[in-house]
Amino acid sequence: MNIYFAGSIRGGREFQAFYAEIIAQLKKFGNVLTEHIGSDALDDAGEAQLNDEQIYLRDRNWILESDIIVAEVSNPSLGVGYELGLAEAIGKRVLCLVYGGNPRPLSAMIAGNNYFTIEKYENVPDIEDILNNYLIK
Ligand code: 6K6
Repeated sequence: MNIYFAGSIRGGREFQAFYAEIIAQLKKFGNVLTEHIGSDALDDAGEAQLNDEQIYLRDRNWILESDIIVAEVSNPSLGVGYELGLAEAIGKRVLCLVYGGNPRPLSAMIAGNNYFTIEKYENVPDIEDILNNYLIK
């Protein structure tokens, strides 16, 4: 199973440690195409090896090739929002994870869209439970 993990990059890296944890859990279920998003070496400045067009084309293809999209949506990110819209448009299964302690409310365009499965987590065991429940279906 190919899994596309989406998480904020230029939108801010506040939740990076959770991204890394989610990716580590997802690897038990399949091939995570976007493991780099969890890296603590990745900041919001940019990935030197690829230009923006190359990143867009690569990531879009990965979404097309993936079986499932898992997005961490606590941090508002234009890129993650775009990826979620694309995933819905082409009919991919989508799970969104949001940190329950986040004072910033989730965008209504995600929170109000019944296409997306949205799960709140508080800690790492919650992430484990949510992924087990969702991916074993
Ligand atoms: C790397 C570090 C900072 O900027 C970059 C550019 N590199 C990217 N590499 C891989 N995926 C990217 C990159 N920029 C955006 N994305 C995709 O958009 C990822 O799949 C993320 O899920 C999402 C993040 O979007 P922004 O708007 O927060 O950057």
